[in-house]
Amino acid sequence: TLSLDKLNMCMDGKHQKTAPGPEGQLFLQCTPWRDNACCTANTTEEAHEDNSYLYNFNWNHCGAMSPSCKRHFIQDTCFYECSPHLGPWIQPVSTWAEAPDSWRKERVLNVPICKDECEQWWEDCKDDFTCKSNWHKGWDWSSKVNKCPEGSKCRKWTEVFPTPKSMCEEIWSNSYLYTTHLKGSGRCMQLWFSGKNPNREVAEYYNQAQQ
Ligand code: FOL
Repeated sequence: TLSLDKLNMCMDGKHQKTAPGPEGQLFLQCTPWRDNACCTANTTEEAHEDNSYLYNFNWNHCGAMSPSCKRHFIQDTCFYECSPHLGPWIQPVSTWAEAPDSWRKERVLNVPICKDECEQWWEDCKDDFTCKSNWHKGWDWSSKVNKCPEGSKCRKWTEVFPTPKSMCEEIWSNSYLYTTHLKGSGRCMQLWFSGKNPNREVAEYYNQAQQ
């Protein structure tokens, strides 16, 4: 039967479950989602690996990514794979005629990220290096993992992403929208939490605002 509970659903991405539900054990940084998750335990183990089978994505494309930076990308992966409350921001990719993502049927667009979490992410990465501002497209995939494309150069993080906003919005093709709301406000989605998932209430708020 048709289920349209936008406040409790999974995106039709590459690895998400068809419906959210409890998972006895999730791995390390993904454990906050164990009571209700769109990810499996396996996915959360992979989320902690370099060049994991999830996307074969190489965080270390401009030298080793620092551990303080990498933990944010691991948390982003947990959030992206596990969140059951992204419904208000899920979009079909098939309608993106000019730039279809071959690897997923749905994506998220403009998920309101908390200012303080985005800023901490950027702060913890700002001594790292990258060659691209959009990490979804345009890599050299001639080997198993993504390498910087010809003509690109590894540059300081702060040169590629002058502000936290530019990083959070550009890196995953506007999956995130930078906000001025703080974690705990109920007006922005949190990548980091413990205990009850605070994002359900945020999804409820924006779901009403959107329709
Ligand atoms: N985290 C969040 N918050 N939003 C996301 O959309 C997201 N997406 C990924 C990981 N974490 C996320 C997935 N990352 C390719 C590159 C990165 C990636 C998935 C796939 C990739 O294969 N890129 C090709 C183009 C493929 C295509 O468009 O069909 C490339 O050109 O580099």
